[in-house]
Amino acid sequence: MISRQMAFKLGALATSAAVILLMMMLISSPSESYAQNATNLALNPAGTGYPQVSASYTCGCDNVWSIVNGIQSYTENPRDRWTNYGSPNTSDTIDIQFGAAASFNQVKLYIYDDHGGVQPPASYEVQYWNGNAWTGVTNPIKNPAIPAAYLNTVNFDTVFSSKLRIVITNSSQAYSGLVELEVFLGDTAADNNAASAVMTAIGQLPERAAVTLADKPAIAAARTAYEQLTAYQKNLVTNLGKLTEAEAAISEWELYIIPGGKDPGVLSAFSDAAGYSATVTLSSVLNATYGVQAGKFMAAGSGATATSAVYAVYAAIDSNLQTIKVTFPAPVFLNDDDVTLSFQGGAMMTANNEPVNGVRQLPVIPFGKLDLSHDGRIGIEDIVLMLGNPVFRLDLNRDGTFDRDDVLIFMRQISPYSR
Ligand SMILES: [Ca+2]
Ligand SMILES: [Ca+2]
Ligand SMILES: [Ca+2]
Repeated sequence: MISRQMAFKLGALATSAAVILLMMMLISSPSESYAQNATNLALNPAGTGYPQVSASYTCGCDNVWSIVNGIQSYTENPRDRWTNYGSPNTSDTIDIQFGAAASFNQVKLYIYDDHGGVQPPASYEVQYWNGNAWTGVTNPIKNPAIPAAYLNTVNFDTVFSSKLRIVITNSSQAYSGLVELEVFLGDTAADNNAASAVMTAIGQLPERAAVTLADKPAIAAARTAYEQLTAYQKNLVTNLGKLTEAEAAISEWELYIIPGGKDPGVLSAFSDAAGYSATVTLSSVLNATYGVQAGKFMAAGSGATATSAVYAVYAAIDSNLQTIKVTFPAPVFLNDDDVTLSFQGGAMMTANNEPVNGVRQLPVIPFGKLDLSHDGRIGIEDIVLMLGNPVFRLDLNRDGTFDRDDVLIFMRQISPYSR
């Protein structure tokens, strides 16, 4: 047992420890300003190899390598600077090649000003090589806004590139000069937050197999948000694959469900005895002047491969123009009880000139399940066998029950109509 007094002391001690811990956490929490120990990606005191620096013009009295040697001297002791004194150009460029792509979002220019022939430039711009062209960095924030002697810092959206260019435009009365140029990747909290928001939006999308057309707005919004990220931020997004899969699913859906499309209302789908053809009866009356589009039909068996149809016609047996016959180059329905038929939107047109929506994976009743007597034709004997054995009673119109509608559908398959 501990005394009340001791318990109080322990409690006070615990409280103090908690306060100290909290203070330590606050002190060590990442600062919004750039880390002081960030690596200067341009530094190269050796003056050879990478990072490599070059300029479109350098005064004969100066050396461009001086601006990446880590020495900041604004005097003649030592004389250590680049100037474009004598340049014929209004603007000159300084390029840094890192040797490999690097991320950076801050440049520091240490500007030389002798108040005479070399003075702060009128302006400068930071560009990066995007793989094809020099591109200005986005959202540059310059401090000071107007170039001035000594340190000038510019922060911008993080870029990932192997080359950096500074375009320096001389003031009207003098040339320009730098004693040092530094390149950093500083705090990326904003980048991480932007990428993380997009990753959350992508993460909330359904997996490809579960995507429906109702998900299209959310998928499009996630794509828009992703495209608005900078190249560096895009690089931080690790679940882009889920977005592209969801987009692929929408594209698939749009092959089947088309604008202004009408639900075909499939009443039945049977294969023939030879296994090459399927006869599909719809609830819609079709437009006989619009050829059934064979190229939009596919059959897929229990194996992985799908086969495209070669012929698709209005079945002559059905004067109501609700039945089509689709033929494949191989007996895809033979010896396979598990073949499905798919057709894309626009495969047919209704009598009212409405395109018919597609159907995915429509089960086709194999001929063998109707020819119960195994004599190669569907006849009255098969109906008798069906009615005599509950196992043979198929829900042919897939409405969940076996009733006289299914028997009527069965009867319509009586040969020679199914051939
Ligand atoms: Ca220097
Ligand atoms: Ca039969
Ligand atoms: Ca039924």
